[in-house]
Formats: sequence, C-alpha cells, structure tokens
Amino acid sequence: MDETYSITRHVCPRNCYSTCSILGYSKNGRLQKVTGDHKHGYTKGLLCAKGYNYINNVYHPDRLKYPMRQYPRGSGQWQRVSWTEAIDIIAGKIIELNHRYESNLSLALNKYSGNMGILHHAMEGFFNGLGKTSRAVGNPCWSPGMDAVYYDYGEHQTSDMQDILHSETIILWGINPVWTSIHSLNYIYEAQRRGAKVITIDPVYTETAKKSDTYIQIKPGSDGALATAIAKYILEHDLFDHEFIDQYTVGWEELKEYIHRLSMKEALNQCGQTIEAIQFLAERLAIHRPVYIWMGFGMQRHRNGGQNIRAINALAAMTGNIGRQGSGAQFGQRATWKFTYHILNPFPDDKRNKAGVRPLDINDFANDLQKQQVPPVKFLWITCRNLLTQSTNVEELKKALQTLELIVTVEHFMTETTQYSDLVLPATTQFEEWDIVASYWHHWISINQPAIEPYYESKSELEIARLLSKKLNEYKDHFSAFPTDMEDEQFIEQEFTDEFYQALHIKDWRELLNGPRRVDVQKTAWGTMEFKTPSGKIELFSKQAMDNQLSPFGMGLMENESNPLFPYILLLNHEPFRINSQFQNLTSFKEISREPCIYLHPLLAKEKGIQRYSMVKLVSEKGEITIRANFSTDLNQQTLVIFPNHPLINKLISFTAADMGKVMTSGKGNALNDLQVNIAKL
Ligand SMILES: Nc1nc2c(c(=O)[nH]1)N[C@H]1C(S)=C(S)[C@@H](COP(=O)(O)OP(=O)(O)OC[C@H]3O[C@@H](n4cnc5c(=O)[nH]c(N)nc54)[C@H](O)[C@@H]3O)O[C@H]1N2
Ligand SMILES: Nc1nc2c(c(=O)[nH]1)N[C@H]1C(S)=C(S)[C@@H](COP(=O)(O)OP(=O)(O)OC[C@H]3O[C@@H](n4cnc5c(=O)[nH]c(N)nc54)[C@H](O)[C@@H]3O)O[C@H]1N2
Ligand SMILES: [Mo]
Repeated sequence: MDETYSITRHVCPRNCYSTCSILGYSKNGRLQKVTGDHKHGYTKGLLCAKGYNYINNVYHPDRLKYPMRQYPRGSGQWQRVSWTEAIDIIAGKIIELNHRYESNLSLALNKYSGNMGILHHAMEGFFNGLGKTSRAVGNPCWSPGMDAVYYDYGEHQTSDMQDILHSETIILWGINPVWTSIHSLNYIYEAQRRGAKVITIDPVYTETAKKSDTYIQIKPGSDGALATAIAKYILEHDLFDHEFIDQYTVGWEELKEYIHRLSMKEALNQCGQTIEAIQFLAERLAIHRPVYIWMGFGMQRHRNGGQNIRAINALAAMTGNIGRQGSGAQFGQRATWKFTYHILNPFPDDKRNKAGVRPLDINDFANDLQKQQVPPVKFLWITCRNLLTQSTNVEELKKALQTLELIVTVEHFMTETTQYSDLVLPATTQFEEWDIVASYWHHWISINQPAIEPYYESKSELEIARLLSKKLNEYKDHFSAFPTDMEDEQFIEQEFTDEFYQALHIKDWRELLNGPRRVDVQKTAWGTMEFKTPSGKIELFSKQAMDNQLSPFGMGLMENESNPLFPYILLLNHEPFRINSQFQNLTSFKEISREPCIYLHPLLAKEKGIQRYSMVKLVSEKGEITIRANFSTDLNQQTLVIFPNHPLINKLISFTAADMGKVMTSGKGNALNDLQVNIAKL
C-alpha cells in the first residue's frame, strides 16, 4: 500500500443487515478507493457490490453541489441559491407559519432510511426543539415482526452468526440473503459444509433457495398456516420438547387445545403443502436440532405478518429451539443500540422536547397529511427519504403536496421526490462527516470520520439543523432550542454512557477510530433464558396481544380474503444492486440492470395469451401501469414479481395495514407484499 494515502474509517449507513465497516483511502484531498475493514468481526473486510462502488457514488456527476431552488415547483427550473438565502427562506416561512397558526403544528418532517447514523437524528432533534410539530411516525420495514417478537420474548435479540456453525438445521424463512444480506452467507455456507441442512421457505425459488438443500414453495402470507400444520403434526406425533415447554413457556395447554381444533386439511390447503413436506419440516425441527430459523422482513409485510412471525416463534419454542447454541427464531435486534439518543433531546431542561408530536403515519402519509386541518400542514421537510417512489397512495400524495407552501428536501441527488420540492439542500456522505452506526442484525458498532472536505457546498444534517436553529433565534429569541454551538464530536460524546463503554470494552468513543467494536451482548440470543415478558417466560399465549385486540396465539388459519378481480399477489422483493431506490444511477450497475419486467409463470402467461417480452397491463384496485412481461418458473401461478423495481410501481399501492406494529414502532406495518393485482395483454 502506498503510504501517502491517508486511511480513514467509515461505515455504510444504508438500511441494511450488514452495516459494513469501510476503510477510505484518500490522497490530495480526494477519496481514491474504499475497501472493507478486516477488523469488523461480522463483515470481515468484505463489502457488497454497492459498497465497492462508493467512489462512483461520492463523485457521481449528478451529485448535488449547491442548494437549489425550483420555481415554480414541478417546473424543472432550478436555480442555484446560497446557503444564506436557503436558510433565510426556510426560517422566514417557519416564523410566518408560527404567527399564522400560533403553533408549529403546520410544520412536518418525513425522514426515513437513507442514512441510519445516530447523528442523522439531528432533524428530529431540531423539530423537537420547536415544541409540538407534525411528524411521520411508523416504519415500513419491520413493524409487524417487532411487535410479534415483543409479545413472545419481550425484547429483540439476535445471535452472533458464528452461532449457526452449531446448527443442524437452518431455516431461511422469507429471507433472501443472497440478495439482501450477503455477509451472512459465509456463515451459512460454512454451517452447510459442516453438515447443517439449509431449508428455504419462500414463494419464490430465490437465489438463496437455489443454494439450499431443500426449497419449500409457499403461498404468500400463509406462513402461519404452514406453522400450524407443522405444530399439529408435532403434537400428533408427540415430538414436542416437554421439558423445555414446562420450564420456559406459558400458555402451552391453551395453545395445544387451540391447535387441536384447527383443521390439518385446511392448513395444508392454505399453504399449498403436502403432508410429506410437513412431516419433513416437523422432523427437522424436533429431531435434527439445534434448529436456527431466520425470519426475514419480506415475509412479515403481509396483513397477517405479525401473527405469522408469532406462529414461527411458537414452533421454535415448542421444539426447544430457543436460547440454545445454534438455535433460535430470529428477526432483528435492538440490544446493541445503547445510545442515549441525546441528539433527539439535546436540551433536557427545555419543556418543548416533551411536547410530543402530531403523528402522521409514514405508511399512510398521503392520507394523514390531508386529514390534518387544524392547522393544516404547510411546510414539509424531507430527508433520507425518497417519498415519491417508496410511499403508498402516490397520486394522493402528489395532490396533498400541492397544498403545501414550502417543501425542502435534503439529498445527494435529484430524485422523483425533489421534483416536488421547492428547495433542495445538498447533504454530505459518510466520507465527509462524523457519525456512528449500529446494525439491526449483527452486534458491531462503527464510526464515520471525515476523510475529505464536504463535496462542493454540501453540509451534514447536523450542520443544517444548527444553521437553521441559529437563524430562527436571530429572527425570534429562543424560538428554537436546538443547540447552535455544540460540535459534532460533542454530540457523539453525549450518545455514550459508562455502561455503553463497558459493553464495547472501550473508555472513549474515539477508540472506534482504531476499529469497530462488538457490543458485549449474548452470543446466543436468549442464552440466559431470561425473557422480558410479563410472565418472564416465552408467551405462547399472550395476554398483552389479547389486550390489543389480537389473538392470544400466533398460530392459526387465514381468513380467505382473495379478490376475484385481482387474483394474483405481486411481491415487492428487494434487489441485489440497490437499496430501495438508491444506487440505480450508478453506470456500472446500469449495464446489469435491465428494463423493469413483470415476471410470471409461463403457464399463467399461456392462459392469459401473453407473449414473452410483450407489453402488458398490470392493474390493482388503485391504478394501472404498462410494463414488459417476462417468464419465470421460479414462481407459482398465483404470484408475480417485478424486477428490477419499477419507479412507478407504487402507483398501484394503497396502504394496507398489517396486523401489528403499533407497540414497538408507533404504527402498524405496511402489508406491501399483499398487493393484489391482475395482469392482461395489451
Ligand atoms: N441488496 C439489498 N439489500 C437490502 C435492501 C435492498 O433493497 N437491497 N433493502 C434493505 C431493507 S430496507 C430491507 S427491509 C431488507 C429486506 O430484506 P429481505 O427480508 O430479505 O427482503 P425482501 O426481498 O423484502 O423479502 C425476502 C423474501 O421474502 C419472500 N416473501 C414475501 N412474502 C412472503 C411470505 O408470505 N412468506 C414467505 N415465507 N416469504 C415471503 C420474498 O419472496 C423474498 O424472497 O433488506 C435490506 N437490505
Ligand atoms: N414499491 C416499494 N415500496 C417500498 C418498498 C418496496 O420494496 N417496494 N420497501 C419499503 C421499505 S422496506 C423501505 S425501508 C422503504 C424505504 O424508503 P426510503 O428510506 O425513502 O428509501 P430509499 O430509496 O432508500 O431512499 C432514501 C433516500 O435518501 C437519500 N439519502 C441517502 N443518504 C442520505 C443522507 O446521508 N442524507 C440525506 N438527506 N439523504 C440521503 C437517497 O439518495 C434516497 O433518495 O420503502 C418502502 N416502500
Ligand atoms: Mo426496509
């Protein structure tokens, strides 16, 4: 290695399982290359294709350089403005609206997952410092599963992936790690080499399924029915773990009686399996232990997604596959997120941060935006969010946005969302700013230090919050409580407690500059068999769920809600070379990204008279789009998949609430994978 490079530490802040630690190599003020960081005990020096392309992202010719103003909105007529002008316009509007409505409720923030760094909570902190404002709350990714895990185990844990080297059976249940979590594959393949059998349960014969020993093609949304069928088989053949159930669970007698009453025939019919498949799965779970089950996010983006996760949790518990090395039913974790979140309330003595928010459901944002009239929302701040490609009810959203007086978007690039904005502010990347990022899957914490100067006039989220706070207070004394004089490093400092340092085995956050650290949590999830549920045990029967108008059990059969007008389910699966809408502008990927196609089974195509590569009409209750058809035998005849994602696909989606999510994420999940559609030749 040329010693004239300066080497800096970074972490990928995207919404992704891997949250990779990165080394940046700079020379002459320019980032020259990136590599993975070998000191990261999970990603072990490897990045994904997107990660290795960060240079092309940072220096992309389309990257935003200056604050830009579009007038009139939607015209495409953009003009460069100075930061002073931009901040003046924004602060002026905030003060004007405050006078008009005598509150700050007409100000709204919609932020999601463009950047998951802790300092990227600056805008939420800034909004908290204004008193009560309107705020997108909720979560599109994982809400149903988060509540389900909470009901069953009381908190969210995952095992170190090394733990699966002890597994005899690995079930990848509605997760496609070959595309969305590639660093886990080293562990999965190693376990396979050591003799573990890998089973994938998915409606699609995915790249992951192709690497597995067994593939179970399930009907979308029917995982609870499948779990119920397996549970019935286990009961009938006395394959359950009596001792484990007695010691660590509550509600077994009730669950047993309930399962007895459900029909095996109906369960098999709903999930589309034979009794032989059920016997195979039951025996793997009960005999070929320890069994490790990974429950993905895709499988819980259904109306009954939370119930389905609870059903699988129950299956793992009744077979004694929780808390033992190599076992578990795992979804995502929060145990390592030991931050103080001081950045959300950097003014502990100020009453304003306790004022709360007027919630706008992030999953039903268009409707909630229109519903609020006293006062109406007039100002929207969008950050880390591509609202127009990732939201439901997109046409209503466009209409709702027309009633707003100022829309500000903070971005790296012009997007479908900036088209609907008045002001666009350029943001720094993880190579130009400080930050700390944790993962929702593994247990490592990594740091971002600035490697290069901010790109042209881009600024960090924190800097923007400080600037705006300062300007507001110039206009009106004490208007904003967000600190204007605290440095980035001080903000980081305040996120750590002695307890957090102890868990990281460091004394100061700057030690993260020597390499990422693992948070000292149990290597096997629930290894101590302590559960933070009301009973202190795994709750096969949950009174808390019942109190929230849910079934006390996860198991159960589906209510048949198929719509004859829209008999097919369109799955919105996440893709290997993108994170949601990001990275599609990389030229290196354009060569491999094809025109978006709707994939259908050739037999379904034959029935519909659809030719391969012809244009077809894809219709939902919400609207229709025209798209090219392609064939795939990886699907069954009731399921469609779009690939790569079509920027217009959200036109077809209205908000369908999942069953759970309110307890852990302030809103029910988004049943995006219950999209009922029809398809016809043009
Ligand atoms: N490369 C890449 N990585 C990513 C992302 C990305 O866009 N690209 N996105 C990130 C984000 S935001 C998220 S939320 C995660 C998503 O990560 P995953 O959960 O892996 O992603 P999905 O592709 O949504 O769904 C996974 C699988 O669930 C299957 N599935 C859908 N419905 C059902 C069902 O009813 N039952 C069963 N058994 N399976 C079902 C789908 O066919 C799919 O193969 O990945 C993160 N990582
Ligand atoms: N059709 C469809 N809709 C979906 C989904 C789907 O699979 N299909 N998935 C759902 C899921 S699981 C999720 S997680 C959501 C994702 O919803 P979003 O989080 O809105 O999705 P992204 O496309 O990742 O958009 C993030 C935006 O943030 C920008 N960005 C990146 N880094 C920064 C930064 O440091 N600062 C700022 N200010 N901006 C930054 C990116 O350029 C990008 O435009 O979408 C949901 N909606
Ligand atoms: Mo997500």
